[in-house]
Parts: sequence; structure tokens; C-alpha cells
Amino acid sequence: MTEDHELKVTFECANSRDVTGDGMADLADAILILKLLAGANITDAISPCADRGEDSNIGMAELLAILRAIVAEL
Ligand SMILES: [Ca+2]
Ligand SMILES: [Ca+2]
Repeated sequence: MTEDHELKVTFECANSRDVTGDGMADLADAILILKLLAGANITDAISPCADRGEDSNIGMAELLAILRAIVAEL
């Protein structure tokens, strides 16, 4: 007998703009999203913490958020 099960996972996110999972939002995160947008073959882990809008997509909205965070620290 097989049944469908739903798995819910809760993440503790130190930084909501962190894509690489190192706890910081920096250029490495922006570059990883640029690679994603460019269709590169990504082997790095993508942190679910970075998702904005809870649409399960990482894209321009996340890239802009990271760039804004970087610029704000300059
Ligand atoms: Ca990072
Ligand atoms: Ca998103």
C-alpha cells in the first residue's frame, strides 16, 4: 500500500537574503542568482532562506534584495 505524505520542513534563517547558506548576504549570493538566471548548471546548494514572496522561486526579486543589502552596507 502506498500513500501520499506531505513533508513540512521549517528552516531557521539567519539571513533572509542568503542564497549560498553561509549566513551572509554578499556578492557571492548575487553571483549565484545571476548564474541561475543565466541558465548555468548550478551544483551549489541553494538556501531556501533566500526565497522572497514565498513563491519557491529564486530570481530577480531575490537578486534585487541582495544588491540593495550590499549597497546599503557601502
Ligand atoms: Ca551568502
Ligand atoms: Ca521568491
